[in-house]
Amino acid sequence: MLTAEQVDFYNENGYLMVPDALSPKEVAELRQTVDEIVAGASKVTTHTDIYDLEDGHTAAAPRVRRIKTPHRHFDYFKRLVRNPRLTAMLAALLGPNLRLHGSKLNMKSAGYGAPVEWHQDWAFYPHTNDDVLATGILLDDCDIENGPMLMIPGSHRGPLYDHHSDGAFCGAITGELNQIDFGKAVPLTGKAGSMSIHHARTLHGSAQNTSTKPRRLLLFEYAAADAWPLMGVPDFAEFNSRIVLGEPTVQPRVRPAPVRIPLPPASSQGSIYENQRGAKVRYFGVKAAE
Ligand SMILES: O=C(O)CCC(=O)C(=O)O
Repeated sequence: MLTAEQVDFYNENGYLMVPDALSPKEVAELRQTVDEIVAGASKVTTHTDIYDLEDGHTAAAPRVRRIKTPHRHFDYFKRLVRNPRLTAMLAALLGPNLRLHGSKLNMKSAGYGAPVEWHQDWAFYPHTNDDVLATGILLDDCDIENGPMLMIPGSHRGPLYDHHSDGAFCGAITGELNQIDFGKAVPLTGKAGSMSIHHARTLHGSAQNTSTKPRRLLLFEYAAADAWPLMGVPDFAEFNSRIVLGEPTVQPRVRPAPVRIPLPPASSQGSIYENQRGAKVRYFGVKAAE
C-alpha cells in the first residue's frame, strides 16, 4: 500500500517514485523474461507487433527500442499487470476498480537508446475523466547519465500542450517549448525494482542514453474503470478483459479536463518514437549510433 504522504506527494506533483516495488528475485525473473524476448529480435528485420526497432537495427546486430504491448503476447506480463501488490498501490490513487490501458517496455540501450521528446500521455489517450496514470518499473539501476524519465512537477494540473505538427498528431510538444520551465524537471532515478507512477497529464520526456549502462523501463498504463477513452471502445469484451481490479462499468464518469483529439493520426505509426518523427522541433539531441 502507499502511505498517506505518498498519495499526497502524487496528488501535488503528478508523479511518485516507489522504491523496492519488486524484490531482487522478481527483478531477476523479469530481466530473464525480457532477455529471452529480445533474443527473438535476431529473426526480424523490420518493426513487428512485438518489436519496435532502433534505426540501424539488423538481424545480425539487433537493436530493440521497445517491446510493444507485452501483456498481449506473454503470460508473464499478463500476470504482472494484475500483481495484487502493484494494483493495491494504484487503488489508493485511482479507486477500487482499475482497467489496464496498455503496456510497453522501453529498452534505452547503452550507447544509443533513443530519447523520448516532451509529451503528456493524455494527448495520446484522453478519457472521460483524468484518473489515468502510468507506472514504470526499472529493470536496471537508473542514474542521470543513462536517460531517466524527467517530470515537470505540478504539470498534471496545467494546460494540455499541443502535440500536433503540420496539421497531424505527432506525439510531442514542439510549438510551446518556450513556455515551459525545464529547469524544474525532476529525474526519476532509482534502483532496479523501483517503480515510478506518473499522472497521464504530467509533462515528461527523457534524453538519449549515451552511457555504458542500459536503462530498461517497463511501463503499464492504468485508468479508473469509469474513465472511458474518448477515442472509443472498438471491442467491448476485450475492453472489459483488461479490468485488473474490481468491476467494469457501463457508466463512465465525466469530469472536465482539457482535451485535444490525436487526429488526424501521426504520419508514422507503431510507437511514440515513430509518431515523434513528425515533430519538426526536437528538444533532446541525438548522437549517431556507433
Ligand atoms: O522511456 C522513457 O523514458 C519515456 C517513456 C514514455 O514517456 C513513453 O514511452 O510514453
